[in-house]
This record gives sequence, structure tokens and C-alpha cells, in this order.
Amino acid sequence: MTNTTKSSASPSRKPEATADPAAHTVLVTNQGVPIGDNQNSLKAGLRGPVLLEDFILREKITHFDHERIPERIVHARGSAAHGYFEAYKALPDLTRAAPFREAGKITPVFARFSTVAGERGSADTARDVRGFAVKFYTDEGNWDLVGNNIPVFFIQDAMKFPDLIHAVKPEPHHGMPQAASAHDTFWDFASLSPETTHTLMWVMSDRGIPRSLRMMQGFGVHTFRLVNALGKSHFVKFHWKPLLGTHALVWDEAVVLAGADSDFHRRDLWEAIEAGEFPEWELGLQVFTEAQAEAFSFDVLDATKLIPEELVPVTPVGRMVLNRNPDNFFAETEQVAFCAAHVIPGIDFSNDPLLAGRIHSYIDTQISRLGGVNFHELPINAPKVPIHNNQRDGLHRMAVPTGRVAYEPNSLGGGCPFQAGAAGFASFPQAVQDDKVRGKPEKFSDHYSQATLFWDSQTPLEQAHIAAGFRFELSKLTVPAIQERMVASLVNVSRDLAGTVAQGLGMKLPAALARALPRAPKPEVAHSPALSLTALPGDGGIRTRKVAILVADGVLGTSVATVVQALKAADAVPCIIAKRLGEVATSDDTALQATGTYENSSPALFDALVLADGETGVAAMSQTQAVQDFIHSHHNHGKTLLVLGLAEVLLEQAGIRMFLPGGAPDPGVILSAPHSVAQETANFIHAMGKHRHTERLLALL
Ligand code: HDE
Repeated sequence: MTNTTKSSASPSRKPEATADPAAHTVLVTNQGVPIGDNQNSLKAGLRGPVLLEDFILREKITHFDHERIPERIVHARGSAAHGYFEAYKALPDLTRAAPFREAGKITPVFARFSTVAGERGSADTARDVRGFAVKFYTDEGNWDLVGNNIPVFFIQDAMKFPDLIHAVKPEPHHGMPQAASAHDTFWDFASLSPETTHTLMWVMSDRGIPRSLRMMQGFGVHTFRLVNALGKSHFVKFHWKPLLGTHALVWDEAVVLAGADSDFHRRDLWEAIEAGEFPEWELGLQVFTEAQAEAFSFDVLDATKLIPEELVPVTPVGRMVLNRNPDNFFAETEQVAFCAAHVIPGIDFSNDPLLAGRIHSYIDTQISRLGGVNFHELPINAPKVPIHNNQRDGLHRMAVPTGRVAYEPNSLGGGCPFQAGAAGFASFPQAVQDDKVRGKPEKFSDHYSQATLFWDSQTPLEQAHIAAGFRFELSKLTVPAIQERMVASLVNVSRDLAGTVAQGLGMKLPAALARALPRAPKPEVAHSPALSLTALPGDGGIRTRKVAILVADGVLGTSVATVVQALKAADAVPCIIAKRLGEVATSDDTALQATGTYENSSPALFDALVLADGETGVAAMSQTQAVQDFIHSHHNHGKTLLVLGLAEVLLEQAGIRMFLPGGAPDPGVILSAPHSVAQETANFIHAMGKHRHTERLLALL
């Protein structure tokens, strides 16, 4: 058979090659009939009509006609990988959940990252929330932690989700804009729904444009419960922290990348895993009791609120490593069905009303997206534990149950399968006694305290980016009343922020929007450093970072070769860029191969820049506009530049200042004399570990 299917069971290895590849090379139909001719349809004579009897042609075309399935209504654009979760230690006091049973316990996982608003083929770098969904194939069934890269959500109640999504999706009359919230309907909804404010602050911040899927946090968002073997429960919030730290793009880079490589994040994840640079996150828990929750100034059932880490610290409990790319995008990344209702014994829900809607929505959506109720049998969705139950039939049923018993209780099947009793999933017996109402608890109406906390916890550069994010988005609106209402809402977050945005929109600062809860409870903390991206700088390494090395015929090859070697030793990815691909004619006959051209390599694709030395080469580069574009782009985006020898004139030509406003040298612009290339390359690598030079970015504002 050609259409072999591979198991996705192993978390760490590619499936073994088949023993006899030749046995698998004959093309057959879906019925297993060998195909003699796959080039020509069956005709009555060479120039005659094609015959209806050509079942080979019709099977092929019919299958093709139905290759597309509906894309996800949200989170359509995504990229995924296999890996494993490893527990640091057993957590018997907190939970009986299988992944936390013992130290070192390994649970296979499949993680999918996504944007929310854009369609399946939309650009990766759109400003948006990122989905962060992890399927744990545990010993007691599948647990899906379906989170985001932002710890709060736009709305508090599932009732509003379709409205939120209709507002952010392309406007229905003309289908624009794609993968962008910068349009009237989104901000109309947002400005009329002040509960969105806190999440808007996060999305307008650099969190909305991550540098890499490998460099963002993940959050379960809702409050969940952990339940131990004795039935004792604690509340919990889940956090994923990336080992590489949290890093972002700069907005105009994100815009350029949407065209230069709309698969920027997908490619980055894929290439890192192929190169053996396995991304890793630490799972942390914020555990708290009902009594603590009662006392908080906010409601833990409100998904627009977070728990500051200064109030409840995050305790690391394990790590996730993604170490295998999918074998087939459609079969795995597209067909994976995450579900907020997939919990296992030891993990349970809270009464968060947004979560309640999700518990319904995810299975429901798969029924139309994956075409029926048996989507759990697809290899990527199938639990690793055997399934014994009496569910039968349905579209695309793959399991072949045997015997005549499909009910319980039964005697004809020996009573099998039995109920698991106390060993099975038991919902935490939370007491419920109240009137049926449509409404919200009072603290849900405080829409601004945590938005202000977020703003006050950002560095000046982050604040500037947030203001620019709002300014950009709101400047795209065509209805001034929406702009005004939104800025009036921002006055409640920060007058500074609202003032900067108003100025950018050319409007007077409006009066603050009336607050739903005029006297909100005083927040426990006024400043939470953990809310800044700078809280997780990573380890300072430059693994997988891409470095553009600009050359031309006549450059000095030895110094370039030294830089290339040092970058490779640091596991970075150097790319020599010239006017054309192939051999570069160096002045010292050192062999150099250009693997990129100015035409195919946008500066935005690279994390740092090297300018080669050598009289003739530098003279040629000084005549190349693209070299100037590279220098400006890298300098303006706070990246590190290594300038070898005579290439300094290229900086002068570009009008680049090598000093910061106070007169101190810019630590991100490194000049190297011919004799100190090795030393300055080491300095370059160290400086690149900062990712961006914020002092320069601030000075350029
Ligand atoms: Fe989702 N969400 N969502 N969501 N969501 C979906 O399920 C939904 C929410 C999240 O990589 C859909 O299989 C409702 C919060 C991720 O495949 C759908 C509500 C959070 C993914 C759905 C929410 C998320 C989805 C679309 C409000 C963060 C992508 C396709 C009540 C905690 C998973 C699908 C993947 C996908 C419904 C709110 C995260 C329609 C009704 C809050 C990461 O079922």
C-alpha cells in the first residue's frame, strides 16, 4: 500500500523506516488495485472522449475535490510539534493527575500554537493573541490544556464569544481586513465592552507580536481545580515559561515579515526542531485555596483577571520539550482536536462562566470541522490508553467492536466494560445552592484595576510600544466616535497612555468613560515585575538566531570565515548574503558561498548583522542600496551589528550614530579591527544574547 499511515505514538523519535521500502512503492487505488498508468485518463481512442468507466481517474479527482475540510472558526492558523512532559516530582498532596504521579514521569504531548483571527493561510506575524494548546496523552486518558500566550481573556462570559469573534473577523460585507483587529467592528465592540480593556493592553503590547512561538509564555487562563486522591481540592492557574525567554518583534518588522515570509513562525519552529534545538517550557502552578480566593480584590472566576505572581508565586512542577516535527501537517496539525472539556482524574473545572461555554464548544465544533462524532479515533486525537465503552457507529467509525453487547449493565458480556468507581473521574462535589439568574458577581465589574497594574508594570519602552499599538489600530478606524469612546476608556487605565494615543489621533483627550464599578476594591499589588517581557530574558544564548553577513566580490574572506565559525559554534545560523548566490570572489581567496541574495533575503528575517571587510568589497557594497536598507533596518530595530574593518564607512554612509544620547558607546554596534576579529566576534555574540538594545530603541523613539 502506498497510503501507509504512521503511528504518532513515540514522543521522541521519527517512526522507523519500513523494512522493505520497495514493497511500498507501487501506486495503488484506495481499494488497493495497482495503477498501471497515472498520467493518462481512459479514452475512446487517443483523440476521443474520456470514459465514465475510468474509476481510477474518478477516484483520484473525487478524493481531491474533498481534500479541504472547514478550517477552525478561530485559531485557524497554527503550527504544532510532538514532545513530552516530564514531572519534576510527585504532587500527591495536590492532585492524583497521572502526569504528576512520580518524579521523572514522562507523558507524551502534542502542542499547537496559533493566531486567533486570521484564516488558515494568513500571515504568522499578525498582531494577535497566540493559542498555546497542549494535549497530554496520559495514562488515564487525554488532558488538553488549551491556553493562550496571554493570561487573561477579552470577555467574562461565553455568551459574548460569538460577538467578540464576529467583531474581530474580516468585516462581513467586504471580507477585510485579514488577520487584523485594526478595523471598525472590532474596536466598536471593544469600546462598548470595557471588560476587554485588560486583554487589549496585553494584545497591544509586544506580547501580540512574539519573535518566535518558542519565545512566548503560555497560560491556562481560567482557574482550574487540582484534586488529590482524598478528594481534597485546591484552585490552580497553569503557566508555561519558555527557557529561551520571552522576546518580541518590533511592529514594522512584523509588517514586513508578513510579506517577506508569511510562515515566519511556522518555519522558525520547524527549523529549530529539525536542527535538534528542542524548545522547552517549564510548567508552573499558582496554587491557592478557596479562602484565599475569597479574600482577593478580584474574582478568580473572572477570566479578565490574573493573579499577580507577587500574590501567589508560580511553582515549577515539570517541563515540556518539543522534539519531533509532525510527519504530516494535515493528519496531525490540522486534524488535532483540542478540547477544554478533556480533563482527567485529578484535574477539574472551576465555575468560571467562560470556561463553561468552552466545555461545550470544542466537541461541538469538531463535529462539523472533522465531520462527525468519531474524531477521537484519528491517530493524533486517539488516547494512548485502550478505549472500552459502548458508544457505537457514527460517520467514519474506524474501531471494529466485536460481540453483541453494546450496553451497560449487561450480563451477556460478563458485565464488561465495568464502571471504574472511585478509581474513575469524579467531579469535585462543590456545593451549589442559589437562584437561577443571568448576571455577574460585583467584582467582575472592575474593568480597569488590572489594566492599570499591567501598564504600571511595563518598562518605558514597553509602554511606548503599547501606546503605539493602540495609536496604530485606532488610526485605522473610519468612525471618530469609536476612537473617542476607546480613548475615553483608556483614560481609566492611564491618563498618560490615553493622552499619547489621543495626540496621535489628533483628538483632544476626552473625559473618562463612566466606570461600571466606581469604587473598585484596592488591588493587593501596585506593581508586578513579572508582567513585563523583560522578566524572562532567557539564558543569553544565541542558539538558532539568524545572522546576515553582507558581502560582495572583493571582501576579505578570512575575517568572515572566523565570524561564521564562531557563530556556528554558538549554534547560531549565519547566512552569507551577496548580489547573487554561490561563490564569492574574496580578495584573499578564502572560499565563501553566498546562500542568500539581497533580493530573496529581507533584513527583517535576521536577528543580527555583520558587514564584511575589504577595500573592493566594501566599495561595491557602498554602491548597493540593499546594504543601506539592511543597516537601517537592523539599527532601527535595536539589533546587534558587527562591523569588520573598512565596512565602518558603510555605517557612516547610512548616517548611523555609534553613540547613545548620553555619549556612551552603543553596546550593540561593534567595530572590529582586522587583528581583533575573534575577540570582537565574542563581544558580538554576547551582545546579541540581549536580543535587542533597548537603550537604542528608546533613543530612537
Ligand atoms: Fe477557544 N475555541 N473558545 N479559547 N481556543 C477554539 O475549537 C471557544 C477561549 C483556544 O490549536 C475552537 O477546535 C469559546 C479562551 C485555543 O486547535 C472553538 C470560547 C482560550 C484554540 C473555541 C473560547 C481559548 C481554541 C475553534 C469562549 C484561552 C485552538 C476550533 C467561551 C484559555 C486550539 C476548535 C487548536 C479553539 C471556542 C475562549 C484558547 C470554536 C466558545 C479563553 C488555543 O471550539
